[in-house]
Amino acid sequence: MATQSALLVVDVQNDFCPGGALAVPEGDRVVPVLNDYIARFREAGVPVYASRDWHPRETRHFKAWGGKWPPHCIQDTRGAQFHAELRLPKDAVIVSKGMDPEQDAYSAFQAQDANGAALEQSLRQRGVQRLYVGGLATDYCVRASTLDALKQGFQAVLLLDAVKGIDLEPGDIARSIDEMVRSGARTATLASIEQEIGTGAARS
Ligand code: VGL
Ligand code: ZN
Repeated sequence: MATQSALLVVDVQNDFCPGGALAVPEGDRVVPVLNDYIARFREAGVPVYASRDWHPRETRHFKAWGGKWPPHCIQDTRGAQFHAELRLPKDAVIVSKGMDPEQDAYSAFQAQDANGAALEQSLRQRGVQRLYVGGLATDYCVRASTLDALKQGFQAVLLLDAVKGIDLEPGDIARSIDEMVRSGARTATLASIEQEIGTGAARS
């Protein structure tokens, strides 16, 4: 039996794109690539998940309360909306994280859907065993989500052409990719995925 997969699009929100409050350099470049992935996975019947950073105005995640970051992705603001060109399917499962003012919550595995179900629960319910991960930022939420997926026993595939990182310290992006791979993540690109999907490996 083929492995059941899901695509996880991490935090492709206005505040992480150029012009946003916490812009990831070239963050918007992932949008057209992710749209291609979404279309391919949809054709193959693979479910699409999208996480979003969804903070209250006051949180220890922000500099003013002891955190690392300028205010960003505040609930119900324009900065927290998904990039306008990201083509999420209607049945994509949106999971939100970072609502607890005491926690950074970098990982999508700390996120929940509109019914309060955790990402892991939702993935297990659908029999998902393998998670393809792209989005923002490579060295924070993509990293944390991928490492958690592996810890929880999922296979993880990092979509190298669909991620961009922050590099707060130069080398963070490269180190995070290294860490994900050493922890068991596989890497892929659109070209290699098309072959997989073509042979049915990415569908149930
Ligand atoms: C993120 C920094 C702060 C991310 C979220 O989505 O990678 N990074 N909050
Ligand atoms: Zn955040």
